[in-house]
Parts: sequence; C-alpha cells; structure tokens
Amino acid sequence: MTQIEILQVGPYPEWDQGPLDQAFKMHRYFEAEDKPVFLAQVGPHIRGIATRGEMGADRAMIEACPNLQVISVYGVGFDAVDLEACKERGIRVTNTPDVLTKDVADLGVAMMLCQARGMIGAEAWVRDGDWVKHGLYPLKRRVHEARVGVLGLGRIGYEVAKRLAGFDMDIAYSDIGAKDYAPDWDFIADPVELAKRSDYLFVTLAASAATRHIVNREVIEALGPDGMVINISRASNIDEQALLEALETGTLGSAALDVFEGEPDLNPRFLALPNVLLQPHHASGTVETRKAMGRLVRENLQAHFDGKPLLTPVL
Ligand code: 8YV
Repeated sequence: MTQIEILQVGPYPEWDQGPLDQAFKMHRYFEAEDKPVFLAQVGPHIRGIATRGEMGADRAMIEACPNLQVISVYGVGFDAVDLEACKERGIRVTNTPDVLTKDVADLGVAMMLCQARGMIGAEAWVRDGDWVKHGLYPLKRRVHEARVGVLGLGRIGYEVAKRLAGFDMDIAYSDIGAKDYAPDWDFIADPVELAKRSDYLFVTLAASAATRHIVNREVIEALGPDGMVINISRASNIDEQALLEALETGTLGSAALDVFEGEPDLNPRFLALPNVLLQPHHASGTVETRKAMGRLVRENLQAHFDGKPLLTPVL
C-alpha cells in the first residue's frame, strides 16, 4: 500500500519521529537546503502537514501543496497557520489544547517568581563569590499580596490565576467578557485600566490579528517603573519596540519573556538588558506534555486519513 505523504515543518523528539515515520512517508522540510525547490518537488504529493505552534504553515506553503487535506499543529496556538488559505480549500486544521495548559501556567508563575526575587542574579552572586566579597544579596520585590492582572482568562490564563491565588495575590483579569468561572476575581475590560492597577501583568491571550500589540505603549506605561510584564503567549501580543524602549528607559520595571519576534533570533537589545528574564519558548517543554502533544498530532492525522472525527479540530 502506498504511504500517505506528510510535510514535516520542524523537528520532533525521537519518540514522535519513530511512530510518524512508521505510519506515514515524512518529508522533512526543515532539513531541505533549498526550501522553495524542495516544496516544488514534494508539494504535489503532500496530503498532510505536521507543524509546530510557532512555525505554522503560511499561504505559500499551503499553495505549494495542491492535494493538502489536513494540517496538524504541535501546540495550542495556530496563529502561524494561514486559516484563510485553509478555509478557501476546505483544509482541516488541528492543534493540541488542554494537554499543555498546566505546564505553560507553571512556567509563567515560575518566571514571575524568578524575576521578582532576582534568582538568576542570586545564583551568580553565589557562584562568582560576591556573597563572600560583598555579603548580603540586594533586596528584591515581594510577590504575595501584590496586585496581578491576567490579560486573557482562557484555559492558560485561568490556570495561571488559580496558582496566583495560592500566593494570596490580588487578582484581576481582562477578556472579551466577564467569566462566570471566575467569580472571585475582578473583571476589568480595558487592558490599560488592568495594567494601571497591576504590579504584575500576565499576557495569556491566544494570538490573532485582533490581539496584535494589545499590550501597546499605553498599557506598558500604565504598568509603570515598578511593574513587570510576563509573556507566555505570543510575541505579537506585545508591541516589542515599545517594550524594549520602556525597559531601556525604566518606564517599565521589568519583563519575563518566553516568546520573541523572529525567535530564536531575538532582538539583540534584549541581551543587553539587566531587567529582563529571557526564556527559549519552552513553556510547554516537559517530557510528559510534549509526549501528549506528539500523540495528539499523530492521532489527529490518523483520524483524518481513517475518515474518523478529528480529536481536537480548529477548522
Ligand atoms: C510550541 C506553542 O508549539 O502551544 C503552543 O502554541 O507555542 C508551543 O507549545 C512548542 O514550543 C513546540 O514547538
């Protein structure tokens, strides 16, 4: 029997690659030296795309595959997939929600704690001998009882807020409407107003054209010189130029970021900043969660080609 041919946009761990190679004929786009030539060669044979959240599939890739039926995303975010191009051709799209929610929330909260308490600098204080030479490490900011804003109270935002409640933080959130599952937290519709009353602002929105730069200069200034922004969603939710300027001038106190425009080639201005915690887009990066994500990617592809309902459809 001829195998179904799949375009694989990025690498997966070996526990996913093995089963994918067994079930399908995988074409590794990320290994191709000349990507347009590779796409022109394999495109007509491709019936499925397996991609990753941050990589997606753009219109050019979709159009290079005239027999494409399904795109399976390894990630909850599908903002990098051109959904319009998919709708025009009835191409199905799946993602991996739920399985990663708690890991992403865990890392977001860890980033806030790490940055607020200066843990990276504290580690260097011990290793570099500053403890012996200079004595006590400079004092840092308290987290418990501080005011926190959660921008986007979806699955991930909700899990973040639940954890923050455990730290006795004073919680408010912004979303398109008040959530009946969050009766104990203040709903503040306007992100600027949310930022004004927050010491810490979590960005946990699903990214789309509508949320692009929702954290703009005004929101950043409202958060202020003692405020911290924590982004575990997508870089596009924040105006990165405004963020860099605010961090450089002290208009904003600090940031803890897992996502960047153009990642992994982030803007080098970030590297020069002492008031930012930089993480390599790994909020879903635990063995347990990545195994569950990989399984869902395969099961969605398999379900589609077996004519069964998709497990986690987006389109
Ligand atoms: C990435 C993510 O997919 O879930 C998302 O939307 O961005 C992540 O989980 C992950 O880094 C794998 O590429």
